[in-house]
Amino acid sequence: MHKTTLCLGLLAPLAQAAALDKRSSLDECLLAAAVPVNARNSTSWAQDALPFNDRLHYVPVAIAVPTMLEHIQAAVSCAAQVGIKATPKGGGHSYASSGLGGEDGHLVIELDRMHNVALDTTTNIATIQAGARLGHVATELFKQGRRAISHGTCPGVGISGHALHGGFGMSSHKYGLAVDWMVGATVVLANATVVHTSATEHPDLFWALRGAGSNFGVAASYEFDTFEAPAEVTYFSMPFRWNLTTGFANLAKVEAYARDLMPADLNMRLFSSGFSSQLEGLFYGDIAGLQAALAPLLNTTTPPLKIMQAVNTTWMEAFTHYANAPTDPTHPYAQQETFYSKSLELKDLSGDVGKSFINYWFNSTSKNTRSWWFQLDIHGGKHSAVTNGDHALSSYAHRDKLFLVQLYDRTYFGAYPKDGFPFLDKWVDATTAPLAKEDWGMYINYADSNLDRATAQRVYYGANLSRLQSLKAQYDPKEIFYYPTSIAPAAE
Ligand code: ABL
Repeated sequence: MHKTTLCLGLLAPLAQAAALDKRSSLDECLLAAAVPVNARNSTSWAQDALPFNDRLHYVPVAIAVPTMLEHIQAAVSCAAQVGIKATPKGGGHSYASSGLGGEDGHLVIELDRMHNVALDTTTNIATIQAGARLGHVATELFKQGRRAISHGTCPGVGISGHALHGGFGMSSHKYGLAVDWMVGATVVLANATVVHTSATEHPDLFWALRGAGSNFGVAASYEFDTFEAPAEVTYFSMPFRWNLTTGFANLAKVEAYARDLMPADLNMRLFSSGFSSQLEGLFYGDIAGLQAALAPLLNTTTPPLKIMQAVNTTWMEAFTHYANAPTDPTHPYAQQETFYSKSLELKDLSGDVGKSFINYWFNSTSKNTRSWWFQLDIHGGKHSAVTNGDHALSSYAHRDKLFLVQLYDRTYFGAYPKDGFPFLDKWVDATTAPLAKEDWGMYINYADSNLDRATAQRVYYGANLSRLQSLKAQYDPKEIFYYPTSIAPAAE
């Protein structure tokens, strides 16, 4: 006991001195390589160190602010030389603050000065720099040629984290995940070499990047194929009172519709909070088309569902509708929320799984005075482009899942309480209790900050994990791109 105390007493200042040594070696290396950095205590440092999740602040050892590929390459090389973890930060929206390293002491490579979007109107391929945010991507693709890719609803989310780990949104039922539109990437690897990767160049790496990208390198830019932005779309909402008595039967109706009948042109989710619930979504067509698409569902529930709002509008107006924020953000950026979030990727919500979900919803949420909500997205199904995409082309592991659930527990004022976590933990535990481990997963883009590393790897990457671990051993054996839930290299 005594001895331990004594050792720690001696080690602490030594460790501190070593850390300071590393810090100055890193500073010197970055300076010698002319990599732009944020001065400590500067406004830029404060802005770039700001996490989207205000619950999870981490202190980088340095923040590099590259404006070109060579800066990224030099930054990775310096981190490797000094023995510091390097972490690319795109939009900074990771729910676990993974863009800051998910812990103190990383070299953060802040990419958001590199946000150029250039559409080639002959090939319809867009070259997008790694620090562009989704709203900027959407705005520019539309402006430059009325084109689009599939992606999520939040404009401030960065294209990199989003597309490198899936990228689900209000266009996914029809157009698939953001990753499905990625056709190439220029990447700085852990050994500081630069490769261009695509289906034909380093195809294994390309597979790994498309679903687990943060583990394999720092992308500087991507090529994305695009589709023609639809001339008209219709956003809609169907408020509905869910309760314990009818909840399970109604969920079964939604599930039956989602599985076989819901057309590709429809994207829909159940949004629910402590105050209200609605089925809402986006339809690729007009109001009459929406009514026809929903007809097989409306009268099956108790009471029948009714379309209360249906607005026929343009592609960009619909993006604005679901955006919750300014639609074309670039640097500087400061959006924050204080929350804990979890996710579920589920093959279905039938039987005991659905019953547990519904029981928890109505029996265990009423005492929560915070602002909680969930979004239950219809992710798969017979007509879903996510399900029907080529499962072998990307390492996104959950194309077989019908539902993607995001559970979110937020405080508007003050810190998230220490005793708050069980609220969502127990909801997930109850829902998955009847399931075998390999039959459900989680989505890293709704990162759960409390998962241990082994669990995180299993639930995020499922059946693809062992191949990803082998590729990790090949491309980043020393784990330069480590973060607390990153993929561990396969043992030799
Ligand atoms: C998502 O993935 C959702 O699709 C968004 O609707 C969600 O946005 C974000 N993530 C949250 O990180 C939120 C707003 O940011 C919240 O302010 C709002 O309370 C919530 O939607 C519900 O409308």
